[in-house]
Amino acid sequence: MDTLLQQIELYKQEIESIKPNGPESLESYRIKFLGTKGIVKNLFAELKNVPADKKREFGQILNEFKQLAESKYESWKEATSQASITSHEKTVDLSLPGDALPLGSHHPITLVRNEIVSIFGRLGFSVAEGPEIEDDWHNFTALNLPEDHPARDMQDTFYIHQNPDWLLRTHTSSVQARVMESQKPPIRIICPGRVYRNETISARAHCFFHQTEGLYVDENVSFADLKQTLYFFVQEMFGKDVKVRFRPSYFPFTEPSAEMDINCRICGGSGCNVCKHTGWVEILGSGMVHPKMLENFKIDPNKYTGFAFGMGIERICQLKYRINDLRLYSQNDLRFLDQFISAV
Ligand code: 2U9
Repeated sequence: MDTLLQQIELYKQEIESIKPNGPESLESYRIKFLGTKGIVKNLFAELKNVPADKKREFGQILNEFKQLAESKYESWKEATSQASITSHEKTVDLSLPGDALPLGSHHPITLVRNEIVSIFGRLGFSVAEGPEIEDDWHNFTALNLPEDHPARDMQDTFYIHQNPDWLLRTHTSSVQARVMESQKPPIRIICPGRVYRNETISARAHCFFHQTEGLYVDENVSFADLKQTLYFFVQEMFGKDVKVRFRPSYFPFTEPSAEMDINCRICGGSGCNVCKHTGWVEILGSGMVHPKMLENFKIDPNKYTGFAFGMGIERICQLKYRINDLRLYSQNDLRFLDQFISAV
């Protein structure tokens, strides 16, 4: 028993002299003293060899030794886990919410396009799309634009070098042409998209811009339907208080044709640069689909009638957001783009 007590004394000194240093030596310590074949277990196994009258005293000494070994282990473990927290983590409050990621924003052309699609969608119009590189027939011939029409001039249209029959579409009417070619009435579509014109770039003109054209062909479609549809559109886009007027006009695809003006949204009618001091701004062109056009697409003009319209998306943006320079739309300047609502 004395030898055992001496041994315990030596182990105690060993434990007390240990300087905790890292998780590996901690594990070695645990195995050596507290493991299933460790010193504490072995000492307890010796209890059976101790004379009965000393068992109580020896058991107490063993329990104290076991507590010492365990408390050394616990405090060493605590120190080791503290040391594994980096100095960065000590200075940063990890419970704080993270920084919000900056969101991009929708381009104003996209915002207005989506709104146009939504408004006409409520009236049963669906979206039709077509190629930006078109052939002469879909862009001009099928649409009543004869060979000698000024729009066909190289000055106005971008032709593709490789094939004189190909060009960058000058309007989205070519999409309506493709739909009329492949579908039977009733047809109720809008065609938003980018179009190209050979223009010198300035604040008021650009070599590409965006249009939405629309087409409704069915039995008994009237000019009253056209007026009411377009009136509904501007009321939804600009507010119920909007005033409209129709002026007679000319388009090769429609007869009769009319342009629609709304009261100026910038000055409220008192006169400004945008409305050229008239109080009115032109917002779109429209008309009843020309019977010749229906025939071009093998639709019987005695059975079917239709109306069509076209508008520039940039023009609507100008009135909605007061954007006065067409170049802003394609310069990708974040100071401009960030002003519009974010994409969610
Ligand atoms: C088919 C049948 C009818 C399309 C139309 C307009 C009137 C129109 C322009 C005005 C200014 C667009 O932004 S703008 O350049 N367009 O005023 N467009 S009717 O009529 C069609 C087209 C195709 C088969």
